[in-house]
Amino acid sequence: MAQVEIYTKAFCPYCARAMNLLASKDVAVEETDIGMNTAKRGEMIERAGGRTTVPQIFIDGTHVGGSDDLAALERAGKLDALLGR
Ligand SMILES: N[C@@H](CCC(=O)N[C@@H](CS)C(=O)NCC(=O)O)C(=O)O
Repeated sequence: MAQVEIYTKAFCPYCARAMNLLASKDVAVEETDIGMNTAKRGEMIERAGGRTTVPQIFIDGTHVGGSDDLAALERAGKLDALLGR
Protein backbone atom coordinates (compact mmCIF):
# COMPACT_ATOMS: atom_id res chain seq x y z
CA MET A 1 0.00 0.00 0.00
CA ALA A 2 1.31 3.44 -0.91
CA GLN A 3 2.24 6.07 1.64
CA VAL A 4 -0.14 9.01 1.16
CA GLU A 5 0.50 12.39 2.78
CA ILE A 6 -1.73 15.44 2.54
CA TYR A 7 -1.27 18.94 3.90
CA THR A 8 -4.60 20.59 4.71
CA LYS A 9 -6.22 23.31 6.71
CA ALA A 10 -9.68 23.74 8.21
CA PHE A 11 -12.64 25.00 6.16
CA CYS A 12 -10.91 24.13 2.89
CA PRO A 13 -13.31 22.69 0.31
CA TYR A 14 -10.49 21.53 -1.95
CA CYS A 15 -9.00 19.62 1.01
CA ALA A 16 -12.36 17.99 1.71
CA ARG A 17 -12.72 17.01 -1.92
CA ALA A 18 -9.26 15.42 -1.99
CA MET A 19 -9.83 13.64 1.33
CA ASN A 20 -13.15 12.27 0.04
CA LEU A 21 -11.51 10.90 -3.09
CA LEU A 22 -8.73 9.29 -1.07
CA ALA A 23 -11.27 7.88 1.41
CA SER A 24 -13.12 6.28 -1.51
CA LYS A 25 -9.87 4.43 -2.29
CA ASP A 26 -9.68 3.03 1.24
CA VAL A 27 -6.04 4.01 1.73
CA ALA A 28 -4.37 5.23 4.90
CA VAL A 29 -3.67 8.96 4.72
CA GLU A 30 -1.28 10.95 6.89
CA GLU A 31 -2.87 14.40 7.24
CA THR A 32 -0.97 17.48 8.41
CA ASP A 33 -3.05 20.55 9.25
CA ILE A 34 -0.88 23.59 8.48
CA GLY A 35 -3.43 26.13 9.69
CA MET A 36 -1.62 27.00 12.91
CA ASN A 37 1.74 25.51 12.06
CA THR A 38 4.18 27.83 10.30
CA ALA A 39 6.96 25.26 10.26
CA LYS A 40 4.81 22.63 8.59
CA ARG A 41 3.52 25.23 6.11
CA GLY A 42 7.13 26.00 5.19
CA GLU A 43 7.87 22.30 4.86
CA MET A 44 4.87 21.89 2.54
CA ILE A 45 5.87 24.82 0.32
CA GLU A 46 9.42 23.52 0.03
CA ARG A 47 8.34 19.97 -0.79
CA ALA A 48 5.67 21.22 -3.22
CA GLY A 49 8.11 23.27 -5.27
CA GLY A 50 6.80 26.61 -4.07
CA ARG A 51 3.08 25.95 -4.18
CA THR A 52 1.30 27.62 -1.29
CA THR A 53 -2.29 26.43 -1.64
CA VAL A 54 -3.77 23.50 0.23
CA PRO A 55 -4.15 20.67 -0.19
CA GLN A 56 -0.75 19.44 -1.34
CA ILE A 57 -0.59 15.70 -1.80
CA PHE A 58 2.34 13.29 -1.89
CA ILE A 59 2.24 9.61 -2.80
CA ASP A 60 5.27 7.60 -1.76
CA GLY A 61 7.11 10.87 -1.30
CA THR A 62 6.37 12.12 -4.81
CA HIS A 63 4.46 15.39 -5.13
CA VAL A 64 1.26 14.85 -7.11
CA GLY A 65 -0.14 18.35 -6.60
CA GLY A 66 -3.45 19.61 -5.27
CA SER A 67 -7.04 18.47 -5.37
CA ASP A 68 -7.52 19.22 -9.07
CA ASP A 69 -4.36 17.29 -9.89
CA LEU A 70 -5.54 14.31 -7.84
CA ALA A 71 -8.94 14.39 -9.57
CA ALA A 72 -7.22 14.56 -12.97
CA LEU A 73 -5.18 11.46 -12.14
CA GLU A 74 -8.39 9.68 -11.20
CA ARG A 75 -10.12 10.76 -14.44
CA ALA A 76 -7.11 9.56 -16.42
CA GLY A 77 -7.29 6.18 -14.69
CA LYS A 78 -3.81 6.60 -13.21
CA LEU A 79 -4.54 7.08 -9.51
CA ASP A 80 -5.14 3.45 -8.54
CA ALA A 81 -1.75 2.38 -9.87
CA LEU A 82 -0.03 5.18 -7.95
CA LEU A 83 -1.84 4.01 -4.83
CA GLY A 84 -0.72 0.43 -5.41
CA ARG A 85 -4.25 -0.84 -5.93
N1 LIG B 1 -6.47 24.22 -7.71
C1 LIG B 1 -6.14 24.05 -6.32
C2 LIG B 1 -6.93 25.05 -5.49
C3 LIG B 1 -6.61 24.97 -4.02
C4 LIG B 1 -7.07 26.19 -3.27
O1 LIG B 1 -7.40 27.25 -3.86
N2 LIG B 1 -7.06 26.05 -1.96
C5 LIG B 1 -7.38 27.18 -1.13
C6 LIG B 1 -8.02 26.71 0.18
S1 LIG B 1 -9.51 25.75 -0.11
C7 LIG B 1 -6.12 27.93 -0.76
O2 LIG B 1 -5.12 27.31 -0.44
N3 LIG B 1 -6.17 29.27 -0.82
C8 LIG B 1 -5.02 30.08 -0.48
C9 LIG B 1 -4.79 30.15 0.98
O3 LIG B 1 -5.67 29.77 1.76
O4 LIG B 1 -3.70 30.58 1.36
C10 LIG B 1 -6.40 22.58 -5.93
O5 LIG B 1 -7.13 21.91 -6.66
O6 LIG B 1 -5.85 22.12 -4.92
